[in-house]
Amino acid sequence: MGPLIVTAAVNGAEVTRAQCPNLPITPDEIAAAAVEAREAGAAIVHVHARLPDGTPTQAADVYAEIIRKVRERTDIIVQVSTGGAVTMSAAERGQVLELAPEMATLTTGSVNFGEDVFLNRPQDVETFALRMQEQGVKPEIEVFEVGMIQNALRFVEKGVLSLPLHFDFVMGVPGGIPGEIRHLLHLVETIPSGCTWTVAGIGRAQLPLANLAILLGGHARVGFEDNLYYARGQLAKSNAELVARVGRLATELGRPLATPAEARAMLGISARL
Ligand code: KMH
Ligand code: ZN
Repeated sequence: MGPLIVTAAVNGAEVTRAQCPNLPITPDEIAAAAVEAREAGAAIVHVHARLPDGTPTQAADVYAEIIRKVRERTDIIVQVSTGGAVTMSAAERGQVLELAPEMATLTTGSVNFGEDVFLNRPQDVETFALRMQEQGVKPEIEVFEVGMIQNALRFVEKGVLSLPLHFDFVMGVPGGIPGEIRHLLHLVETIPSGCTWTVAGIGRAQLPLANLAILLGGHARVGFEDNLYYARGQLAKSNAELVARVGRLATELGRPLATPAEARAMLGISARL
């Protein structure tokens, strides 16, 4: 097994300061969280842009500021979101791709998302995928339901995505695939050989699924976007605290942590200058 790539999903679009007092919102706060996460062992930071009052935005200028501020301070891979927030149109969500980021998320199907619907029409997914292909952006395929793997493979057949794909299994969203071990095993055996995967367990599923990923040769995503707690009833102090714990567990289990340079090589990402 190669090194473990840890992704820090530092803020998401839906989490609020009321729920999470140390949630990074501004570009400076997001950059600081990225630096701390890198120091704790993360190779990728997954970011959502926010306005100063916390409202999610997909405005390219806000993402540009985040990327610039992170790059000034650390070599971590910046993965932007094309998922944005459930209230946003596809056109709004796609604005961030103008920046040709080195990595971006791509959800290949629709799913209920709590009381909302996270809508990803095939035509919109294809538009995002094509734009990423043109710009040399590495997609991370967000899988909230098992059929999204098949959807991604259909885009491979159409030539707008290419193998090997990198998948993120997002497990435990109310409306999506539950965060259970048997479901992770099924997802892993469903993707083509040669593809890579990471798992983002939601809430209390974060820690057991990250552990299983360490053992199975996958990769792990942790952070406030998916989980606010360090332990039952105990809020995590920072994203870095969650990253550091997975790093310790991986080290104990014999998997060193990937540096950003190693993660770029493993995922076939071309670094931006
Ligand atoms: N905020 C969710 C509706 C992504 O970043 O691409 C979508 C999401 C996935 O967070
Ligand atoms: Zn996200």
